Amino acid sequence: MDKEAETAGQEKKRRAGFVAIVGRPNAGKSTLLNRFVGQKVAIVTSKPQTTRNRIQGIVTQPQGQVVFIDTPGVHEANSALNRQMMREVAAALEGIDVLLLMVDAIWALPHEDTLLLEKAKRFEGKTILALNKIDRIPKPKLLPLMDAFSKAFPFAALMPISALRGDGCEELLEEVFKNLPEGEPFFPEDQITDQPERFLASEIIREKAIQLTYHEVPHALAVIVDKFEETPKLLRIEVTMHVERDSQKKILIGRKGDMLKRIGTQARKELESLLGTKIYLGLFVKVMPNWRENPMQVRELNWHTQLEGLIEEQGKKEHE
Ligand SMILES: Nc1nc2c(ncn2[C@@H]2O[C@H](COP(=O)(O)OP(=O)(O)OP(=O)(O)O)[C@@H](O)[C@H]2O)c(=O)[nH]1
Ligand SMILES: [Mg+2]
Repeated sequence: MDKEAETAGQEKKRRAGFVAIVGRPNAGKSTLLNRFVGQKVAIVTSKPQTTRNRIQGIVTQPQGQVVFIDTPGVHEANSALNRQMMREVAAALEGIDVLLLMVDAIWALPHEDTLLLEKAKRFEGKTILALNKIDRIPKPKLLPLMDAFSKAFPFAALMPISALRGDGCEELLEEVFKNLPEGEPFFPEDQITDQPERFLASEIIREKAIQLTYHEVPHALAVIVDKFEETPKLLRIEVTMHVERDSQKKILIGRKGDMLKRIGTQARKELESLLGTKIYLGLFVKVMPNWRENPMQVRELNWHTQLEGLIEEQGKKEHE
């Protein structure tokens, strides 16, 4: 490298910023977040409305740092829980540098997605479209689809990807970096998420339960960690799994406790490997009738409000 090029290289400033990933339920947002981070930080299932909170995944590279914010799938809110989920989306959009809109290429039609494009209006010039699941559509369909989207909104870029297989994801990350302001990283370079292990534990348990159950159970389930205690020998986690009805409780527990055992074993194994420690996992099931319709109970069972509680508790302890 000649001297001039070397100096130019050194002068190249790092970029850093916040990027919200927004889209319909099941579009593949959490899959993409995990791929970028290189580790599971958000749970993924084949059922829509899996993610309920905003979750940060941090990517640090020599060229800078992107803080991605995964969000719940955008849909018409018809319960207190759904409204809370849409508030999470709105909160994720505050202060971002780039909006990453994700659509499922199998279903996507721009003129039917006014709800999403409406959100992008505020971020004109700073919105990138990721057309996901291109592994599932025939190639000749892709160009007309991209054409239709580029006519529907002035996107900064349109990127066809497969979050599942990785196609196009490096190019997408490059494009995101290009659109970020110059700046220094916000987080230490080894930090990959903002969520504590306690929340990750409740999410992994919820993921296993969603994958293994049916009827309304996946939607009616909320998992709360009651105890998260490290002892010299193992990590002791006790959780309560809230559902709305006795019939759902029966499904969740299963015949002779079969289902609960399967959920517990799968969750424990994954958590042991993620956290690198031996775990005792205690699962309890409780019925909280129609909690999704009740704003107070939704608050009680929502991660960010619990987090506020935990921080307050910690503050009090430190003060004592
Ligand atoms: N074929 C294919 N499937 C994908 C791709 N990306 C994600 N999926 C699948 O789509 C389903 C939903 O993925 P998620 O990442 O949970 O989707 P999401 O957008 O986070 O969904 P919500 O949290 O419900 O809003 C899962 O079964 C994924 O494996 C892809 O590129 N190709
Ligand atoms: Mg998700």
